[in-house]
Amino acid sequence: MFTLPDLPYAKNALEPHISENTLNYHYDKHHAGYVAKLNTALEDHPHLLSMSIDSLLLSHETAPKELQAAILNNGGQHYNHSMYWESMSGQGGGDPVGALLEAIEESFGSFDNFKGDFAAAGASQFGSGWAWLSYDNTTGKLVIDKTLNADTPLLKAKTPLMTMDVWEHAYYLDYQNARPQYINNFWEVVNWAGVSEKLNKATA
Ligand code: MN3
Repeated sequence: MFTLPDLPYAKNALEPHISENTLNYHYDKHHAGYVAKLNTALEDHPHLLSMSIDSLLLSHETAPKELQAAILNNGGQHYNHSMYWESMSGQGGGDPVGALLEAIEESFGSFDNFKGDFAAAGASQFGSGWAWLSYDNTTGKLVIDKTLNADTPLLKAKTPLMTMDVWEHAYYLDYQNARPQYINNFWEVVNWAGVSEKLNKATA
């Protein structure tokens, strides 16, 4: 069975940028709902239920045809939301340092360029989706992607390092329709230490 991972912080830890009320819905209802639907879809397939979420997504083409949409949608959202919670911290914000900062400067020219491009990816995603920073396994560079609905760069030979949810449910209670304000405040909670750890693993 897939399980909802514990939040790595208290539900009010991201305030005032993201409220406890938003997490009550986003984590307890939306993310938990995707996990429950994934488990229901796969209930007769114990070998799929015993896989890691990464392996399940990466091998979805070998799963029975009628399960592939549920794997990509509910499994993708489980993966994406787990990455989103890890991308933030109550002690987040500020600037990245060390190898992560160097990789960002090498790939995007400067940290400010990166911030502008990442914010633009989130702002320009039409409808529901995600903005991502990933390590490209082929070129060894950092790259920014935006993905629609439950899509993830994991399936495009990339190792995701951080993500920002731009579905309306991520920000509507706190910001109503003002997605750019949510994106602007996202920088105050980014967990750069966690992003660094993921980059170190990807390049090890
Ligand atoms: Mn969401």
